[in-house]
Amino acid sequence: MTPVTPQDHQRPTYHFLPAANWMNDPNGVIQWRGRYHLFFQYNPDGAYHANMHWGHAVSDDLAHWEELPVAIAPTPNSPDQAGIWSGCMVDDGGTPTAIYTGVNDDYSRQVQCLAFGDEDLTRWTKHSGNPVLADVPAHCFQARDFRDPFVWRADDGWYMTVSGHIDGVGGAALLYRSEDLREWRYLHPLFVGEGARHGYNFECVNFFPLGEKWVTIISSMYAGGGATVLALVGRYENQRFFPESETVYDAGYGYAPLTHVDDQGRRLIWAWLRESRSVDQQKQAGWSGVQAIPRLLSLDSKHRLVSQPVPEIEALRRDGFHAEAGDLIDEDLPLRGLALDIETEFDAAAAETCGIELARSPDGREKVAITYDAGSAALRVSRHYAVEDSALESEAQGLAHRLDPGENLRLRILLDGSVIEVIANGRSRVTSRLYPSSSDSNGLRVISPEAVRALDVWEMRTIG
Ligand code: DQQ
Repeated sequence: MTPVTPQDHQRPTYHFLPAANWMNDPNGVIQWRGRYHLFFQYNPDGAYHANMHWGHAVSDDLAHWEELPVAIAPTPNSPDQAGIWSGCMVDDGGTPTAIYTGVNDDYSRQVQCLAFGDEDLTRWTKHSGNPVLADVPAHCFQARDFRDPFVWRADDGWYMTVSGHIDGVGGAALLYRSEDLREWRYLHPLFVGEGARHGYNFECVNFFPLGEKWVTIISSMYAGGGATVLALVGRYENQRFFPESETVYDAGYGYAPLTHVDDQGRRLIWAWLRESRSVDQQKQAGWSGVQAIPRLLSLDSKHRLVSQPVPEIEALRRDGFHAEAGDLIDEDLPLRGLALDIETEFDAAAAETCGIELARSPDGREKVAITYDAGSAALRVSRHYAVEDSALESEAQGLAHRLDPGENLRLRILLDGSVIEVIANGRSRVTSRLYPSSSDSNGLRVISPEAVRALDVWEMRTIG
């Protein structure tokens, strides 16, 4: 394991990541006895994907995190001997119960397992009857992709989706029912996608009610290697999901989101923020993978999915800068930093392009530009490195973001080392990664200051 350099300016300081090593999907998130417990895919051997365990961190306030020892590890000669893959957690009448996928050495066999936690969720006992679900339904015509159980309680028992695909058709969320979490009966697919549109395989499907609708969130794998997160809003009838609208949840590096309901009844969404540098660079850094700041989910009056960072992280705001319409004469802002929370509102019609540049080097060659073109409704994140490095991804990211009549563009931007989370009007999201070459690449510049209606920038406290 490569030790993490303390002065690594590319390492986030207010997002959660473990002290070292690899982390990917959030798993089993639960608020238990008041405390938020985050489990996550974790490799204790280094900053690369292998040998998955469930790492564990706890928070009292959703802003500060304490990393705890690994919660669940593979057991030799058992159904999870080569990895504890993703899953969720439920409170089964007072027993914290993790439902996860166990894998064998070449991942060709993926089965669903249970583990029971003690009262502070640090010691876990595996169910003696594991696996509780082993076989892919015959009509899927495939044997391999069968993972990421997502469980919820309904009036008439427990329900679970398991993600996978139907060979030759597309990704599928398979629906099961149980009285006791131990014996599962297959019902039918909850939803089957179209391969070209929704991906050939589903991972980490979440399914839940929100407002007057039901939402399905899918981490989709596409032929050719791409992967993205889709959010479908629709109806749940006869135990099947009928989408009425669909959007890309994150046109960037957010993947494998997990949702749960906290004690305040809020539906929170968590996500893994992938790296965009080479495996060697990740190993060299000694860390890989970051958790997104958790967000609150809701639907707006048009049933569009809205997500906002939890208000709890505002407690991390330190010094700030505030400007209103007409205040900005200079494009360069009098504040610098690589750990910032930004809220800005533009009258997008007042300029051809508006937006903000972050992580600017003093000569302006290195930067991230977040721009919006009202004419084409294009929200774009462009990454510029001063020196070309083929190991760093630098293509532009973006999506169409339509404003309602008379609506201003509202951007919320969380910059943290190499992480850039962008949320436009709550309903369009792009997560980007840029690895500033030096801690001096920390300048801020507004594009079309005349279009600014309000701007706030706060420096953020370090949580570690
Ligand atoms: N990551 C896990 C799987 C899941 C994938 C393995 C999604 O359970 O399908 O680390 O990133």
